[in-house]
Amino acid sequence: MRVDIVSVFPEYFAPLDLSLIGKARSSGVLSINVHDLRDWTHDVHRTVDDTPYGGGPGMVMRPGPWGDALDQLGGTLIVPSPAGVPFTQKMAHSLAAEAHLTFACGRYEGIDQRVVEEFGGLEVSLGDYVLFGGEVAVLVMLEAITRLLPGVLGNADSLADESHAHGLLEAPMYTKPFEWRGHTVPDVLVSGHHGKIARWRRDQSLLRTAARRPDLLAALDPATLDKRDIALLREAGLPVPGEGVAEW
Ligand code: 6GU
Repeated sequence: MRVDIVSVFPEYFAPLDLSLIGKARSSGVLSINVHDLRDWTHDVHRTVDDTPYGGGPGMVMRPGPWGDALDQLGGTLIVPSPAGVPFTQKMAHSLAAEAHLTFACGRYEGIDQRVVEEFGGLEVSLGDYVLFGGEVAVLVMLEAITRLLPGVLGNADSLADESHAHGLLEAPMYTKPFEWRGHTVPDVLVSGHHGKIARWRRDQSLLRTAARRPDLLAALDPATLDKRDIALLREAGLPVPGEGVAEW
């Protein structure tokens, strides 16, 4: 996969040399090029922003340098923005299937909207809070996307069961020692009974998702729930997906 990143703070992307992303880059699975937007300015001050039409506080990024940069780089355009559609694991999977992604990092009050329209960009948000700019959001999205590329994660099994893989949060995990500061590991995990362990993990996933992310539980396809799942939720007094509360 080819990735281009355009920013007025290219130094933000130094961490992309590290760890598994760094390894994927040196192995050739991933090619990342970071660019300074100011390289596409033509004035002596290398100006990237101007005052907003219609007034208001702050500055807006001028379309000219962005247009020249994106003409040159190409790729599927992603624009991080708190006004974007939510970034999800599903979106990470779909972006991981692209051959060439280009991220345009806005600062100030954002980029002139005509840039997104001209290049058919997708505006994407990490969540309901505001960052100074898109740089950190791009680091987050790239980590989520590149770990899905074939050959980046050593163990493909770890993708299958992780949080959000099936619309549920993952069960808690434990390692040695069995007892730590007076806390022991749940007995079932040392029982050697694989069926019971799988069932316990499934129960923990459901209960955790119900407690922390009732929105995810409500969005589950009822067909993915077995009898034991439904009994568990009912015994815990939790809403069962597909069993709508009677309306009148
Ligand atoms: Cl993607 N960008 C910025 N600037 N702020 C954000 C965001 C993105 N997601 C949440 N807040």
